[in-house]
Amino acid sequence: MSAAEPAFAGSERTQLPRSPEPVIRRVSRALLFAFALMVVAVCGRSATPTPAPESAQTTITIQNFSFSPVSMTVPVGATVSWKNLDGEPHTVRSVDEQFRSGALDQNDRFTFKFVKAGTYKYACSIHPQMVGTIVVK
Ligand SMILES: [Cu+2]
Repeated sequence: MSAAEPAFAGSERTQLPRSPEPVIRRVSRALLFAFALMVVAVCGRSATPTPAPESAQTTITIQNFSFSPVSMTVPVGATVSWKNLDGEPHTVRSVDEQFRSGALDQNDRFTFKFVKAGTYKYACSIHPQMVGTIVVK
């Protein structure tokens, strides 16, 4: 800009129109930035409910030597996770060996994705009286 200044122009003249311009630019840039932030915030908020298919993820708790809920129906493709809340170790083992966890200590999780429809009976291999059923439709 200073290179384009005529040699005869007084310094007072050129300084006056020059100073408001960067202020306007700075303000409009700040406004643009604020607007961009709002867009990001709005998009971010609307994006949060989008992982609704994640509701296909279901948790079964293991507590007081039982699975809760004992029986559950989930859609094909659902991921089921078991979480052991007992201080005692438990396992999740399907009766026909479709899935099997190792020993789950307290607060450990085991996760399995059901990709085929069917009825899956399972039990804790340490405490065979602990049984549960997953129905996949
Ligand atoms: Cu057990």
